Amino acid sequence: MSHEQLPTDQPAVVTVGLPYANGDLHIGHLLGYFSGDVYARGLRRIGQQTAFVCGSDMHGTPIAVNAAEQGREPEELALSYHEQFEERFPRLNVEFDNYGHTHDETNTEMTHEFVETWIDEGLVHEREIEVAFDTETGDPLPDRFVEGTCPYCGEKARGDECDEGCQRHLEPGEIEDPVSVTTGNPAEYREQPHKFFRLSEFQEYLQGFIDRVEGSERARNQPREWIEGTLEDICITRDMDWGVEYPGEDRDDLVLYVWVDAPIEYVSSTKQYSDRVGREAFDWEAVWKLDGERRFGAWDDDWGETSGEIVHVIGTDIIQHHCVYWPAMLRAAGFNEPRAVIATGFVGIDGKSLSTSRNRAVWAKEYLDAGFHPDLLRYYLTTGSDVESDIDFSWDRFAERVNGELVGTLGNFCYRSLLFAARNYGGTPDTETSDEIRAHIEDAVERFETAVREYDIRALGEVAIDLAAVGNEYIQRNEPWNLVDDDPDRAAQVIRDCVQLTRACAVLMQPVMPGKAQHLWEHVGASGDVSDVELSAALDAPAAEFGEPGELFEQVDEETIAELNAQLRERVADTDDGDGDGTADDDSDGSDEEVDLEPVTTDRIGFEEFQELDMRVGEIREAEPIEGADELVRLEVDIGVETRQVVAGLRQLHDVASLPGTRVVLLANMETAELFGVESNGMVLAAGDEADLLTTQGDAPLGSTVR
Ligand code: B3M
Ligand code: ZN
Repeated sequence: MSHEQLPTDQPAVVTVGLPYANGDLHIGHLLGYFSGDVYARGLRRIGQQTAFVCGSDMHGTPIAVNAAEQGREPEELALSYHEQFEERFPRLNVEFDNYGHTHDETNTEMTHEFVETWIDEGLVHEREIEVAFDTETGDPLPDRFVEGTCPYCGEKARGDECDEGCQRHLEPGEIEDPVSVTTGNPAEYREQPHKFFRLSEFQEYLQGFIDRVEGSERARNQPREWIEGTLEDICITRDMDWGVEYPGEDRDDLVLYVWVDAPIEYVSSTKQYSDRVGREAFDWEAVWKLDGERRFGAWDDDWGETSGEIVHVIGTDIIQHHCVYWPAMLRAAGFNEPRAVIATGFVGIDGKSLSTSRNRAVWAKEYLDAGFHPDLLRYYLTTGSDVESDIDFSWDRFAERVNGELVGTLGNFCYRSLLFAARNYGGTPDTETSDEIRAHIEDAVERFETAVREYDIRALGEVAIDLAAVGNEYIQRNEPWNLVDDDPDRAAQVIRDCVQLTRACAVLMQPVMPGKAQHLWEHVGASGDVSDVELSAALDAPAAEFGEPGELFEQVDEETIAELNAQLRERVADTDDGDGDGTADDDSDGSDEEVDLEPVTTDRIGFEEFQELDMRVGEIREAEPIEGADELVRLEVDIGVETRQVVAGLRQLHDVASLPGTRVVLLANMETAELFGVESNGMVLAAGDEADLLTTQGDAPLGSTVR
């Protein structure tokens, strides 16, 4: 039972995981919001009616714990962050059709509707369970009010999730050796009656669901182990004041667990959108509700004809919630299931994991305050690696990619094409686009559509840049500046092609760089909003007249980067809490993503792939710091057959003067790169945060191959 190909004639909803209204947005969050926004724009662009919705996650213990620590009311704290997010997303060109929050009336009502249906269907039951209480104050300690040891893997864990170990969701009573995070007192378990959702009833349904669901690899495969094992019912209530009240009349002392009302906000936010624009413009029920007969229990139906299309973009750490609990919760209430789940990876900073407690993070505000256009970061994060892979951010790499790919390839091609066209023809030369270039654009359009259908956000973002690279090669090969006098027809043809390519770039880059796409659209003399045109507009005739263009992108200068690097390093150093372990204590906002060791990657490679790496034993002959780059060193590495100049990030970690004479391993067929004007022709291998250089134990001759 496969889904009908996108675009379908049903409306679609794209969502992104709700940010906890609990701390400032940083670059780790942005990867998710950018990915969702790019995907929603891409889906719309291929002709699917799409609503992009989200909201702030106001409830849950992370917020309650923070509020308790700051002596504030959770509602007041959460609302202040909610307002901040509402203001900040548009500045990042993340444009939700609706942005609500989980504490608003729509979501409270919708959550009650869901839970009441479950109760009516006999899918909720009460059971005594052990919940943690503070041994001294006697207060109940739900979820993140305790920390302890994960019963599955033995790692240190939070009360509701094993965030540093196996990533499992933990049920109340499961965590071992619980300790209160607010008082530091040991906690004890006491028996209390709580409400449970009968997840166990949904095993068969979920097994079918996981075969149907589309999206990224990990989101489709990781849940199998949970779905195929024993599915335990989940506790949906908590002893807390802050949350959506449990609607059953027998237990008005309880609130619902945050993971009940949080995903329901996806539905509520869509409803708010429908209410605002009118049902005729967007019908939330057409997406979310199942037809009458397809309610709980009837899961042998033909899923080929579901209601609208639901696509969730989430972090890899919440796959279980979205691919196991949530589809069952929806189904149990007579709602449609997600068509696809796209999980995004983590963002690292300077080769290390992002850590808010160590302040090793780049904050959304900081980025905007530095005066950079949001589209640059959108491009960096969404095209830097495949959607599920982790991506490293560094200011140096940011400058390199902006200056190389955006300024050098895309900006440069469009600028020189349009300038030449404006100066020589007052706009688009009066001739037809050549078959060669038309074929390139058609191919790019097809790649774009495939990327959307395959949920490949990276490919989606790369189409325009690749097309600009084709254009650069084309203009360089044809040298229209040499043709204007000798072969004016040919010159006009080449320039017409270049203008067509430029117009196509504007259309194709719009999901990833909406602001810049609009500028380019205007430079090429087109009117209206580039986000309103169809994909086929890439091939429509460009405007006959336009003036000289402005520059689309500005070069990022070394000084700004040096300053931003210094700022980041200073604050990481300052956050060291001086307790002697060289680290800061645990995160207070509960969003720390620090892990010491990366899990071993599960993607295996063949021996042949390994052999493609040409690694050689070498010896450093010379080493000198690179001016303007705090970390970088220029090395001359002798690899027997030749001596290679290599740029490496070793300066802060090694005494540069002592490097000559050190034996190293060099990846000799690494792509060359230019860093701070110095060519790097190879890469020296090093381990870990301290760049511990790899060397040989014996005396293999220089140039020996490493295998
Ligand atoms: N508020 C944040 C997280 O765990 C959480 C997402 C809710 S999505 C319904 O990433
Ligand atoms: Zn664990």
